[in-house]
Amino acid sequence: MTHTKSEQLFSRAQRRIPGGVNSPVRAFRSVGGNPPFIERGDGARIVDADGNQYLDYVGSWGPLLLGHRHPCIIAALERALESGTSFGAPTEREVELAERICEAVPSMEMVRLVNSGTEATMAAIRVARGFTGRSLAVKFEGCYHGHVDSLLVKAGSGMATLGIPDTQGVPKAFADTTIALPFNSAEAIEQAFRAHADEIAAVIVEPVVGNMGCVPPAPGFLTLLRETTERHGALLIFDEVMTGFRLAYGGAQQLFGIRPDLTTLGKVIGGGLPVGAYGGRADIMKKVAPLGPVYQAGTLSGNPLAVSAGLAMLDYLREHPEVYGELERKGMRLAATAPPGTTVNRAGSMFTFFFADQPVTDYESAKRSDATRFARFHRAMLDQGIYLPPSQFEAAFISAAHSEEDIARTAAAFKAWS
Ligand code: HOZ
Repeated sequence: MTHTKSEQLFSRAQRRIPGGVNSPVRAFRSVGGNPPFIERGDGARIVDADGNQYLDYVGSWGPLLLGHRHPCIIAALERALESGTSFGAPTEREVELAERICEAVPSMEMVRLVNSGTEATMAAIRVARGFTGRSLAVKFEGCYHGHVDSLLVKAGSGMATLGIPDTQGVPKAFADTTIALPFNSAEAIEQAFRAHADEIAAVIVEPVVGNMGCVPPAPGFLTLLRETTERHGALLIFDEVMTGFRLAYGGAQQLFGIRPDLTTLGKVIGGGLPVGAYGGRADIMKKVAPLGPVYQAGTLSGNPLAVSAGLAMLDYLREHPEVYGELERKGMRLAATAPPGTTVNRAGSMFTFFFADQPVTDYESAKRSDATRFARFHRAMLDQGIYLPPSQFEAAFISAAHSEEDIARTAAAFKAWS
């Protein structure tokens, strides 16, 4: 494989864009080498500027559940383009998308569309504070809820990849409104509520973590969060930006049978365009302006292109529920071929091979992975045309566009590596 054009583009990019990338997770800092510049995608495949082809297990970090350029999304976008790209005024399709989301995720009685997962979590926390009149938010170490100031405490994703424990630029007073606890620790939750029962507005959690690599909840952990928050008058926020419409049509909350007070969505609900959403109990959402006193706004929120792509995606998934069974089977097949010396974590179509010989259940155990071996593995797969997230602390995503042959080829490459 040659990467001449990508190398040239990366040099150019570094002159004008910090680190040459528009989001740190795209840099190959933790795996070495430079990122290939992607020119196009089709189904499960992407092609870089030098014409190298890869089977894509990043899928734009989660949104592309149906792969690149799925005909239903392209057709919806073409139709939407005929009417206009943005109005900053209400449109019928926004109402349809809101209805579709609320039907699929019954805990979301009302929903507000925004432009990204970050916006969704930022607003959800604000609404929780407005509703409860309390200030503190509990999050879990290694979970990542976008680059919201107060949630960048012990965050996963790019922060974990780059080894930045707490970012600069966040005033201490903001960070002090967050309590970060070990994921899957019942004891830590009970202790936090014993110490701050009347101050905690919300617990925010990725019900299946994707941002320290894939880490599913321990049995009973989500139930404990539900019961504890309820008992103390705090809200439970499920950050389903990654898991929403991916693990099941109704998200992780459908899978685990938990009804959070608020939910944040992103990624899949935009069909590859920038969208986010937050919503939940109507009595809570009625606090949002213009109905209530909690302000949140956005010029491009409910943008016609993004909403059309999202609607097409959700319509397709509603009409093809078999997608989820197929993704589960593909996930099982890949997980069964983990290289020796790795621990596999998987939930449906999200998976991570941790280069660790102990179970990975939280951020501390994720951090015990052998980063050097992971980097070698990543490079070897890339050389064979398999594009995995360039970090030990990210989940890989399988799409409906990965064929049985694609999965077989990937499984063979995983198996052969040592
Ligand atoms: N949640 C995404 C992956 N962890 C973030 C992608 C990004 O930061 O660009």
